[in-house]
Amino acid sequence: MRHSGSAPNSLPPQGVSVQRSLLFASAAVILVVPLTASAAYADPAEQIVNGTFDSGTDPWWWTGNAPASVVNGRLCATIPAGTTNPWDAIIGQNGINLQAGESYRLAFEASATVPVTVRANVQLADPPYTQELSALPALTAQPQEFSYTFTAAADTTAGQVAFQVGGSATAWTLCLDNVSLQGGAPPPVYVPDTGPRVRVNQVGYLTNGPKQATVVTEATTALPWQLRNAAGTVVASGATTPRGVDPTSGQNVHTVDFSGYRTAGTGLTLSADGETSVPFDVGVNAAYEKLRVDALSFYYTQRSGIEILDSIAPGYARKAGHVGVAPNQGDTDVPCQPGVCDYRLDVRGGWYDAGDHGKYVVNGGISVYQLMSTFERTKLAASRADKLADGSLRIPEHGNKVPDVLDEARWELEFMLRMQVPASKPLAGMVHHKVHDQAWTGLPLDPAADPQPRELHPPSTAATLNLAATAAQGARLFQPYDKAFAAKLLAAARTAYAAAVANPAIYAPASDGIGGGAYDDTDVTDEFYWAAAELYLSTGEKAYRDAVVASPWHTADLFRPEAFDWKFTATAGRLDLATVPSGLPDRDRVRKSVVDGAQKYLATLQASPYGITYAPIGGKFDWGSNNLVLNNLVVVATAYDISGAAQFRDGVAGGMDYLLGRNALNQSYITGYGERASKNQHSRMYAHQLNPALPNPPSGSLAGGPNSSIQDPVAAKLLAGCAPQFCYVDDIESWSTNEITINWNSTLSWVASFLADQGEGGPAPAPVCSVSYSKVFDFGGAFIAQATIRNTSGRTLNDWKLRFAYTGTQKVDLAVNGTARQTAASVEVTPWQSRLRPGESTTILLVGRVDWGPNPAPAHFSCG
Ligand SMILES: [Ca+2]
Ligand SMILES: [Ca+2]
Ligand SMILES: [Ca+2]
Repeated sequence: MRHSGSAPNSLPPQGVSVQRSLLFASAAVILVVPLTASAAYADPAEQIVNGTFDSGTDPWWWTGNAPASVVNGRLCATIPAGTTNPWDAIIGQNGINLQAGESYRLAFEASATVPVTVRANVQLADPPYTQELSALPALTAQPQEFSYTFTAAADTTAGQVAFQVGGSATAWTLCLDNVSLQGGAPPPVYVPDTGPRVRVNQVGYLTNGPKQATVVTEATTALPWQLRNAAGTVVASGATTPRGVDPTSGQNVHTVDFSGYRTAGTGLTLSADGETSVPFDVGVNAAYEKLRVDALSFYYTQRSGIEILDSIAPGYARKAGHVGVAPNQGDTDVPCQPGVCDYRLDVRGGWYDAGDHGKYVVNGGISVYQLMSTFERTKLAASRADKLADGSLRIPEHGNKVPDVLDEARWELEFMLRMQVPASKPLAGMVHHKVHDQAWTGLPLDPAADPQPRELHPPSTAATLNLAATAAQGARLFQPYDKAFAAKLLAAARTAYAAAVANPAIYAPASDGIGGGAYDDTDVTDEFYWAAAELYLSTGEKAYRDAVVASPWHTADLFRPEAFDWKFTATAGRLDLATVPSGLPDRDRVRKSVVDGAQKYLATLQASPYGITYAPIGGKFDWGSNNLVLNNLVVVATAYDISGAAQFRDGVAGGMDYLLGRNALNQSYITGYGERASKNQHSRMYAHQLNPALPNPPSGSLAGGPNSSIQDPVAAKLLAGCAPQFCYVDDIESWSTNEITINWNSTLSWVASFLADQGEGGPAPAPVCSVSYSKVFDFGGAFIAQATIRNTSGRTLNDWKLRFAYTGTQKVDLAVNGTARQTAASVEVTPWQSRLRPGESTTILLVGRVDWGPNPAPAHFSCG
């Protein structure tokens, strides 16, 4: 993710043209709109994209020896000394359409710091590179305008404008602006195939949940709709609600509410305005159960440093990547970038971040946090801990008695620990920001075949606080399963936090984006808050609590429209302070702030005719907007866990509709889910679109989704001028709209797990008991707690049990008035009073100890 430097820029032009031709050869999505008569007589068509460099450098490319960037509105490239041929250094743009017999005019402004004559060619991008124009402009220090006309001899859709600027004995700088190639037909307009105009959740709806759909129509008054079962029988009908023009799509839309239909079934369709939706199901809890496993099992095939087995991930087998075996040059003994450090580190393991092979501590941090949070939620809310138990995921660590989601999280935590600066070195305790290739590699590329040198980039305060936060969180979660690892995590978290306090402003720069994403962040006040919160929740110590309370983020309204993400992590701290039990003095206010924040997201969802929880200020969708939609749903779901108010659970279920097809593109953004699902996400491993021998992304992979800034060349070319929801194309080269990343699937995992826990929606089963838990003795690591259980149901409980999970390191040794059995953090008490009449209470004493950290009351109890 965040390839602010575009991958193709570092490739030779041949590499670019190969990828381009593969793209167009395989792109069934490209439709060519026939020219209308009026278009044929309009002004000459412009064939160059971004010839003014107003929107950066894309889709221009250059040879690796001539790095270019935009300077004062012009594209300026540093041309090396000592090359031989003009084509030894090139600045170019591909994908140029030419029509035989049409006349064209190539025009541009150019200057050179030393007088030099270069070649300006219009030619085929592929062998034999047939030239339609080869001009010889003489450049001077003063910018001059040049223009040339020619008549194309042949049709092509794979033409190229190439400034061949090699062959100079001295180094010089080229600057270009206002590049234009006018003539011929307008470039083909990309029109996405959006299928039927009735947009539904293509997977389906919870039987007792909300059921909303959107109809794209010219009509401005209500239209009739019909819901049909698989046999074609109308089972429900009604009238649409006109919603006007939706600003995120530019479409006039109506909404349909068929929440009243509550019969499970498959193959239903919804019709309105003469259009019929793709088929969908009612009764989809099983699909969310599958999605929770798929979304979490995604991490196994993203693992670095381990062979991926076909027996575990069928179709995804590959050699271990980056374990120091040639041609890999990492990750077992990795040097720093020159001048950064004098040591080497073994930083094997972890997850490949996204479509690239980089490993970034900041993005690993939010990802591993959300995986652990998916697990931690099972202790904090009504949920199915058994569904995340040992053996639940497609990973190797079955039978070790550790919940698989924690096994997967540990794979990343171990890597993050290895990124910490050793004790004897400068900046000890800080954490290197990232490790990745020295230069961008092309697609496809098996991790084990990556020949690039790997480098450690400088430590950053943000990365250090990411380790502090997640290692502290991991310490409390791993304690019941592996005390030594928990202690190691806690020590690393303390060391990292202290190092960050001592070095509070070491920022990763935006310019460090060659060969890997920059993940730049110059505001780490949010990371400080998150790390202090996790350390406080795990230790209960006053110093960390003071840091929490002193942070401006503790009382700020941080539930912003843009959602939280890897760069803005204060929300992670707030959510955990709201849900993980602690002695925080203003914990009730913190909990209420989450519910208030969720209300705002719910209002956004209800105002959107597509049910989107995300409405960024200014209206432009950001990179990875699907993840931002989901992170807002995490807040809404947490509000449900806190309040039990059904509107929040319905909001999460309804909010998922957008990602599963109820959107302007009629696109499910989750591979393997829905009739029209994304499957060509940007990845060097899952590059089926480029090489049919390779797989598509695994089922349950989330695409980044619409991105108004369309930074990659494919999106820039196809989607120019797109309304936000249309700024997406399911093409492997569209890394700015269609990548996969570890921090997007982590959010999907969290939300899918929440939804799977909701059964088929509807009223939550009323609890059958109320439990009052308090400590009557708590000193020196020993405690006695008293739990009074009252039967609040209208029926007698026979042979019942009390269940809860500790959130700290508590261990029950003995119960009085009952028998206690503890497995990891989960406690099951069999009361001696096996029969409890309605309204009757019984009290059980629990005698236990706590190894370290606080001793808060459990967050969630159940009886039955
Ligand atoms: Ca310009
Ligand atoms: Ca396990
Ligand atoms: Ca930040």
